Amino acid sequence: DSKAAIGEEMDYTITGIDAGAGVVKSSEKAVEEYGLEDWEVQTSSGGAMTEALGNAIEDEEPIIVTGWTPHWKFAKYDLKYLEDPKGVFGGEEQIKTMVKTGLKEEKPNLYKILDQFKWNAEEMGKVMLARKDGTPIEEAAKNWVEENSDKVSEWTKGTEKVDGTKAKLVYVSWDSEIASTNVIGEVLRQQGFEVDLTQLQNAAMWQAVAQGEADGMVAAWLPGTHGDLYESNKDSLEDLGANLEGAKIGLVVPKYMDINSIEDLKS
Ligand code: PBE
Repeated sequence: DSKAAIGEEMDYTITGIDAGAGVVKSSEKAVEEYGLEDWEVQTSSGGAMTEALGNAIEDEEPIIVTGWTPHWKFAKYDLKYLEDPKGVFGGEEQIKTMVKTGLKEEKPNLYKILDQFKWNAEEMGKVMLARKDGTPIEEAAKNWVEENSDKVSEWTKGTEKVDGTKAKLVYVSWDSEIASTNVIGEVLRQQGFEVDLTQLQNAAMWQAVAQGEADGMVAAWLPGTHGDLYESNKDSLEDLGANLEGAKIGLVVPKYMDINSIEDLKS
């Protein structure tokens, strides 16, 4: 039937990202829970996934990717999430800020800025799109900070400038986190911090904060996506709450594809 044909056309492959990503783990769980024995989640990177997606769309070929919101792909292409009646991917997520224990006493100004950092999907989207369209991320972050000085002054409210205090943030190379980390990094730089943004794998990012090797991160997707990592690290870090509401993960396909639910992948 046509469903088997779609599977064959895609080699029964779901185009994933890095193996440490929560959305990849959830996709593997979905393969199991929906009984998609023929299917495999192929891991690579966020960049390889968006390249494969762009190529497939250019040729109007079928493709299934591990997707998430906020992400520029929804602004560039007509996409839809596959329905997930079993709820494997969870519901609405928050992106939260986590800092190392004791940061409040050690670097009160850094702590306060990270605590006050909050924006929305639309704001993050502008930075992501600028980068996708070729602006280097440092420049895109600088431009955003310049154009949104009201917002930025909410984040720095009640803090004092510093003189070269070190601020080390860790993140993973996902489009959304590249955007957020570089924006807050630029704000900290303008406040006088000596900023170090270090890219790690997901589990290593959580551990770096929990072990106090990094000051913090703005890339914690909860309650579902990073729920396991939060559980194993929560006793040694401080949760500063959401910096963005209304995030989501799931399997994403181009709208021209004739399937609507993960269940439709079962042949
Ligand atoms: N993501 C983007 C990450 C969190 C941020 C959805 C790809 C993940 O799946 O872990």
